Amino acid sequence: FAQKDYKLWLQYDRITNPKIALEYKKNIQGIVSLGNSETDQVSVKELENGISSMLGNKPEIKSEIKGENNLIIGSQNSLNPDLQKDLKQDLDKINDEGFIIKTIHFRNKKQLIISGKNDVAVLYGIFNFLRLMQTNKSIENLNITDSPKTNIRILNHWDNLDRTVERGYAGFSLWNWQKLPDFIDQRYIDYARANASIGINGTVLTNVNANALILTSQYLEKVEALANVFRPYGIKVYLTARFSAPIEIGNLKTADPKDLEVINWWKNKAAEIYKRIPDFGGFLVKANSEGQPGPQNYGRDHVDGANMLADAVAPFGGIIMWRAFVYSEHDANDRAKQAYAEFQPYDGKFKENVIVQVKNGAIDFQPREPFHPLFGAMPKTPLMMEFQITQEYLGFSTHLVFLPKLFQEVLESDTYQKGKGSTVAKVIDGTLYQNKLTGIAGVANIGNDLNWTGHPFAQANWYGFGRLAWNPYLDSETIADEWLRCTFSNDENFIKPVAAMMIESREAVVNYMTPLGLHHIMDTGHHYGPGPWVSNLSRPEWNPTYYHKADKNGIGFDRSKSGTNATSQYAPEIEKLFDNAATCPEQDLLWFHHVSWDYKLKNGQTLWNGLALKYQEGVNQVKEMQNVWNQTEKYIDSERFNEVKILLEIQQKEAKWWRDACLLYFQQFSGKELPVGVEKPT
Ligand code: GCW
Repeated sequence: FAQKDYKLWLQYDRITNPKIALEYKKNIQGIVSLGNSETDQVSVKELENGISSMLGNKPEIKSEIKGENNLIIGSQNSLNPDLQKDLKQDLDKINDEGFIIKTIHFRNKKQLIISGKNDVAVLYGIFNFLRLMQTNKSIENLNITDSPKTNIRILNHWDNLDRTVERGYAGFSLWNWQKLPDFIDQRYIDYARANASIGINGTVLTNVNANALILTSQYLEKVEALANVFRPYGIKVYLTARFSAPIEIGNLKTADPKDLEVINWWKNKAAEIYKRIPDFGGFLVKANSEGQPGPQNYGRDHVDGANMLADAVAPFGGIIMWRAFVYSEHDANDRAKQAYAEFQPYDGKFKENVIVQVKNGAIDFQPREPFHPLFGAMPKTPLMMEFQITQEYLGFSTHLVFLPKLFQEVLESDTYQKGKGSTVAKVIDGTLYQNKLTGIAGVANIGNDLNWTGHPFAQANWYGFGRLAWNPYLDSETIADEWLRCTFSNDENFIKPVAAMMIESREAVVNYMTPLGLHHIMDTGHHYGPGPWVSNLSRPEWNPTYYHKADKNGIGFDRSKSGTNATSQYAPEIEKLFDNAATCPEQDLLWFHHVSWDYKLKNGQTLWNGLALKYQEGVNQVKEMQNVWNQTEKYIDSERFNEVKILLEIQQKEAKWWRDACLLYFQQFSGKELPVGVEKPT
């Protein structure tokens, strides 16, 4: 069982449909690899492993193109002149990391070729080809070109050096610092394979709440060992830089970014790292946020801090990912406004190897948030997306929630910052403002659990994150379909209902936790389960009561003109839309407005009744998810079936817990009965 769960979406189950198996066998008579780099060797190994497992026999590895129906793999430079000529047009269509999978007639013989500009691009092509087979697509006549739309497709591990993982719900950190650098766990290789298979090309190994020790030579030696494992898979290593590291490990008196000694310390540190790891990616920095040190400790600002570090890594081609997740208790009028207020004025001031990393919403990875107002508002600054794959506020690894639906909703949002159609996706992929540096980060949900992610379906969130980082325009239905086929089965009777269940799961969690725009009412600290009543924390903006503001008159956070005016941070079209309760999308109503318990919703219900019915709907949706899952036993292995079944039972119990706790709590303000259709708390 561990093996099935462990293999993620790279199951390579035997193809059971005889017609399809025959077609595949016919088209893969042999494999010819034209290159011989480490990455090329990985490509051959992946093909051999995947194909023999799916077809039951090992394909012949040929040293040259002999006969027909070979699978030829090799990067542009390894192709012979004739092949280069034949493929020129296709190669011109792709970027450095793009690939071609094409049926060709070479010297009058039918062949299948997988190519790209370099060997990692070819590896991406290989994994995509294997996915075609895993999803039972025809390979008879292929003509595919595909390129990633963003440069940096990266996981952010919030892993501490003691192997605990901040907001990690899948065991301990994968990185076994004690055994590194000499012991290379097979897991590191499988991690790299899984990431490469979805096009992820970077990993930040350490928590943004950083420990400076990672930058000491003792640890850098270990980081180097990991970088060496990941390199053939096209994955660059990045680290978090604790801003006060010059003091903590450098014995300096200050970490002031304008201090010459500090500047030189970082320059030397960068040189030291690049000597070990020539393709080191750069640093991710959380500064002056939630108590982390930063340039403001020395009267400097984010630009000073980011640019100083940018100068240190620039000679080596490194980048700085500077986070915009800032808020302070000193300006607690509206936490949602703070990142924009602080960062927007810096537009155009960062060095060109700095990218500002912005969370998808202005508060903190809630089940639903309107898109962050910074997107589209800094035309001269590359902004990268930060999604959270780990489910901090969405039921940890206990609740089944398919996150690509959430990610897609954000990416599709229209910021209107450059007129209609200025979607967040276009900001992120650089097409809106022609940014050269682009990227998407995902806070990883991976740990050393047997199945990597705790919940078998949380694997889909890792997978979906990677697919969307590659192409932010993909839809979640496609991702769910692909993932299910690769992970479980190609049987339509399984795929259809389970894909629908996954798609529905995101709205379900919104409904039973935070419907109609409610947010941050999870129990405090750990963020698991309901806690709308909590109000005694030292920082006002950590208290759930700060966010829902329920009282006898109504509920919701007034961020309109009559309130904190957070709506003014959006482009005029969106501002207008959000500012008026009547036009504000109902899903965000209580995010932007404080409305009375009798407020009329679009369906004619009062706010109180509508809210209660949403909570009930969430519970019903989880029941329906259970019904769907209970029908799947005959299609999959009993281990994963049972595991998900038990998890869904817990989710059902906790959806009710959420409904009952929130409704009982809010009822003391509304003073109203529960409407017909809402189950009484037991
Ligand atoms: O979501 C909050 C988390 C913190 C986290 C912080 C951040 C790493 O509760 O655990 O710290 O955001 O994103 O920096």
